[in-house]
Amino acid sequence: MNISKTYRTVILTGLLMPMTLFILGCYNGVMQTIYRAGVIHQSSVAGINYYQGLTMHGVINAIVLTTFFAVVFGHVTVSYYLKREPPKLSYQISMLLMVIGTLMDLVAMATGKAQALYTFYAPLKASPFFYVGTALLIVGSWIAFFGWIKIWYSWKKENPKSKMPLAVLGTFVNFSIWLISTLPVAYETLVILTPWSLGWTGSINIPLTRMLFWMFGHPLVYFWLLPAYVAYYTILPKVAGGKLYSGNAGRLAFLLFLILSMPVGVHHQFSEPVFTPGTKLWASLLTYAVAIPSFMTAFTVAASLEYGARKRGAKGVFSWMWKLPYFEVDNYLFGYFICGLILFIFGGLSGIVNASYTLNQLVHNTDWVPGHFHMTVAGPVILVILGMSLYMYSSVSGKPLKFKTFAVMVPYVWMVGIAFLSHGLMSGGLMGEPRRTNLGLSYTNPASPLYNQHFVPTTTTTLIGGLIMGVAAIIYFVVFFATAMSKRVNEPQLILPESEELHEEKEMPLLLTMKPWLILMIILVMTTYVPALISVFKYSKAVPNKFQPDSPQNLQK
Ligand code: HAS
Repeated sequence: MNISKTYRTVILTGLLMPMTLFILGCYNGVMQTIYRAGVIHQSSVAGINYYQGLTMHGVINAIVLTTFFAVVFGHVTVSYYLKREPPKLSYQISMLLMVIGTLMDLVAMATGKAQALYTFYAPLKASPFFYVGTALLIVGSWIAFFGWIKIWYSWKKENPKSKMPLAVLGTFVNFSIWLISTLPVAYETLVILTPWSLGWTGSINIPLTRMLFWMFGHPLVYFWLLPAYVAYYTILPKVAGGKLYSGNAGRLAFLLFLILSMPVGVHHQFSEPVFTPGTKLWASLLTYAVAIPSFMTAFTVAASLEYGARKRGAKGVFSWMWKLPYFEVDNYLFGYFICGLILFIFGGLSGIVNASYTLNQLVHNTDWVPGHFHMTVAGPVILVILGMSLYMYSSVSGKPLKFKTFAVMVPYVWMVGIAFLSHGLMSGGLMGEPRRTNLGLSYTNPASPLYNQHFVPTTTTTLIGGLIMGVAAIIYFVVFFATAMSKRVNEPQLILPESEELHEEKEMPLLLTMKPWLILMIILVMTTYVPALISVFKYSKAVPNKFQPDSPQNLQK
């Protein structure tokens, strides 16, 4: 499909800008593993201190890159399937706000005025620039969604009998979750944290801010995941040489995410005394429920892969797995997708451990948790982002991909890196190795009274993983930027590999509308968050506080 020059510029900016920042995000990730393995025993390197670097790592990789990608992939998917561009004003204003917001975040982080990590838990205080910048990034992404809604209605008018394409449903579900779940965090940042950071208010209700963050923080992880699922359902079967096993299963999975992503945020707060055991148990049960659409996805995607492999001549119960296009240079997307899926098997299983109200007591705030999330967000999410960014940049700019063999290698090297990194983190976590801590100053420093020799092998394994991931990232950046800096050869095209569905399935009205699911979502959110909010106001209040970054003790009398 041909697109206007302005739309093309917006899409390419939305890929180039976060990918450039991702260099800084990756550098700070590798530095984390170096600090923590005790290779260095200092609190800063090259003028960036440990927490400043950790904040950049989390904010750039998990908030900036993922939000830009969701918007750009949304533009490409919605426009491709509905065969039209969104209103110019919507995609221009959206990108402008996102770029301004990101620059504000970057200034705050680079000048050391935002060291509050990507969760910005109070009483860690960041500059108002950071809170407002993050809010602008989010509002910008909403505006892109509003533009898609407009073209959806015009498409529906022209095609009243057609059902919403699966990729568009996945994108709309994702941005509906996003729109609703970002309201509490917008309230937190703009109404509570910014005035507090400006010194206009002297006290803050910490349990309230944390609850508002996690109302957003857990749906956030599905906002990262769902673009990858859109790609797994609608692109992967095609690049594997097959067809999607069941479109209805895909629709049901997306709609289940719509109702179950939001009411589970309390599972990040099992160890906080403010909520009642009943609320925590309910959040735990709903968290098991939200794993169901992923189990469904595992079976549907595996069946689609098996079908593709059999079409390529595979025989045998399991040997079909070897007949997939793992290392085909002209089909590099497959490697990014399959490595993400393999990592997600382990990422998902470790998530189910976290979800248990009781087992969570063992792993919470230990390195087990980053071990889990590097196999989810740095697994399927980042790998689909990397693969699809190459694909979209190359087709929308009309520049053929450079160094294709390197492009094929990246996901496999990255996957091996994550395997080491997450294994090190999780085994350390089970021994109580703390997360978000510069271990090189204490537990992995032989000169410190806190030195713990058991953390040496685990942090070294993590370091090996971090270095391997760093190599994969460097290879990737060479491919991406060499392509971006090359000359245009082809006519720019907005195009996607499009999978057909294997079966003509019976139409199920409930799977063709989002409305009843949205109502159910609101009911479920109330069942968790009305009791949670009652507890917050019953057991906590805003307190005046004065903290120092190195101590959580409230110094205010
Ligand atoms: Fe999580 C903490 C529970 C999924 C990200 N999670 C985090 C944090 C992050 C994160 C960033 O209940 C830390 C936040 C912080 O900073 O404190 N998580 C879960 C559960 C799931 C889950 C139950 N998480 C994710 C995803 C993430 C993510 C997805 C990012 C994208 N998580 C938790 C809990 C905590 C938590 C607690 C709090 C811990 C604490 O105490 O702090 C589930 O949704 C997972 C379901 C997934 C599956 C896997 C399905 C497998 C598939 C692959 C199939 C493979 C194929 C390949 C087909 C059941 C789909 C075949 C291969 C061939 C070769 C053919």
